[in-house]
Amino acid sequence: MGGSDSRPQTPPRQRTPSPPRPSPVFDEPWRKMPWGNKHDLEETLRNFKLSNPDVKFVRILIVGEVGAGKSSFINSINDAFQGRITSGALVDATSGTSFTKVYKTHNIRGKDNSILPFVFNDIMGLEPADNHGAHVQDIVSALRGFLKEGYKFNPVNPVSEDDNNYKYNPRVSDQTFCLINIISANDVSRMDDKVVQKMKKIREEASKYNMPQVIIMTKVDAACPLVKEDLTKVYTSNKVKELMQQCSNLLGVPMNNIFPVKNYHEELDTDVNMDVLILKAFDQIVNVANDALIDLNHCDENE
Ligand SMILES: Nc1nc2c(ncn2[C@@H]2O[C@H](COP(=O)(O)OP(=O)(O)OP(=O)(O)O)[C@@H](O)[C@H]2O)c(=O)[nH]1
Ligand SMILES: [Mg+2]
Repeated sequence: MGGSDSRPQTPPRQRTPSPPRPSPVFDEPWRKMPWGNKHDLEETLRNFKLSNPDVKFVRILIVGEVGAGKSSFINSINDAFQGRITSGALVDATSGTSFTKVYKTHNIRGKDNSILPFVFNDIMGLEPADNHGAHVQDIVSALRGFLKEGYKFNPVNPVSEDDNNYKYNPRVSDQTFCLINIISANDVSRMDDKVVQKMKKIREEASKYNMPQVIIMTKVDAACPLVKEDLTKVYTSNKVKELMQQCSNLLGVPMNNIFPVKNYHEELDTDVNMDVLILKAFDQIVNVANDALIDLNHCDENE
């Protein structure tokens, strides 16, 4: 009793070292942002001149899944310019079916309430089922300027040429010059394939008309705790870059046309860094849209 065990001891199992976890942050931000200084960005956008004299507004169309933050993004741009929380595009917190049901143009206004040369068209959200949410054909009609203002989206029967809501001979300024795909950073990894297919179809149509396309990845605050705490970490967060890469893979939009943002959603006042992130994304959108207008000028010259 009590003697030492003479059985041969099995050597302790060697643990294979697990690969080092990627650091949650990069040492340096991989995109430069003028944090704290929204003034120059705002000035550039306020003084923006359109490259086509026949066009008064750059028209931008927003598409995306129900509840992705489409209407909030339009409001956030207005908030950033006006320096206060606005509510032009109505937003709903209980997403399930699309809250936006009518095709509506939203002006962007400056602090003095002046109308800036940009307009947004907000649409009903996309849903997986064929007879729910905005119909792809209606969005394609909107892209080309065929949808009348105030059109109530019909998930089952899209607008046809003999419909009252169909606009014949749309003007150049009725057409879209940039398609924005809105994807929530919080949902990108579990997006329904049917919604992705619908977004791809719209993208293909837009590509036929050489329309530039970008992705706005909303809700970065909800997807990354580091960014929730400090928005200026958005381009040092590994997680955010990974999610942007996932967006890129889903729709085939290159990383340089993907912009992460945090929309105004619970704030009572505007914040300079939220404005900088939103206005910087908007500046890129406006520039790619204006390039499309320049191309249109060249087409006209060659006709
Ligand atoms: N945390 C967080 N919440 C957001 C953000 N953007 C929008 N939300 C919230 O997400 C919900 C849906 O936002 P909406 O702007 O109504 O989304 P939508 O894409 O217009 O939705 P539908 O019109 O219903 O298709 C609301 O509760 C918003 O407050 C964001 O950047 N961060
Ligand atoms: Mg909406």
